[in-house]
Amino acid sequence: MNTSRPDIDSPFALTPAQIAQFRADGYIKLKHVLSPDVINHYGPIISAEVQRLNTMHVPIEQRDTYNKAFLQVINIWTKNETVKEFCWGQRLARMAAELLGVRGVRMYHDQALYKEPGGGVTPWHADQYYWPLSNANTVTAWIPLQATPMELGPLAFAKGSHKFEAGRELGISDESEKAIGRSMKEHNYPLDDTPFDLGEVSFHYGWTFHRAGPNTSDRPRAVMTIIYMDEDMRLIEPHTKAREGDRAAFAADVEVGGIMNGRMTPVIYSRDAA
Ligand SMILES: O=C(O)CCC(=O)C(=O)O
Repeated sequence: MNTSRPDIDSPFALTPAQIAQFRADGYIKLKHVLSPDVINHYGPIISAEVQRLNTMHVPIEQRDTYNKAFLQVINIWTKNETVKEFCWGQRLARMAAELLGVRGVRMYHDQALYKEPGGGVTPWHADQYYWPLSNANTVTAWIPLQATPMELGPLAFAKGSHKFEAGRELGISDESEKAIGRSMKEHNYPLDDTPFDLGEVSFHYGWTFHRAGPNTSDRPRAVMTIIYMDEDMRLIEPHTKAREGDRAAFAADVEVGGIMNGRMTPVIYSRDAA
């Protein structure tokens, strides 16, 4: 093991019950996944990169709902070697593969999501709306870089909603917040809206409906996410503008119908290689 960096590689022992819970609920929140040493080492480097790479300079009160929700900086792994090291950590990637029940996982992309002080709600949505991917074996690791009490706007999930199809056609918007919120209530999907401890990480499927409350505090809610997909994932015809954007950004060198084995989407963890 490389001793010059905190441990981001050793296996986290997921129990069969936790794996079953993830597949039934569409998400799982797990405590003590990352140590304070890991957060203290990588968190400030990720935050500095968000400051450096952020292109949103419009005052928050003049932005639309999407842009009030968070500053979004994508694929920091391609710009900073230390962030790449973090994104290539074997612990989270192996957990992603085991939760999904696949042999291995590729990077789809990373994104930092910083909800500024006064930042608004993240409207209800399901991520896979944006992704031109052939199957549902996608998972986001949502990694808070501080303890995240309610006033910072932790991620919240509709339990079991990954199997519910109505509303999947809605991108993040005022409309999605209203329509999906209403339908989650009508169909009795319980809302899990609870704080995150330091070191706690959640994993959710690409089709799980989720949202986040506003940041009513005077400090930013710093979050890094890593989106993993089945190593055998294929590119599908994008069809929508949002998916065309993703294809151009993450799969420009992949043929429609082909395995997502392009330059931007390498395998991070594979059981066969371990
Ligand atoms: O961090 C947020 O507010 C939203 C995160 C989210 O939608 C995601 O990671 O899929």
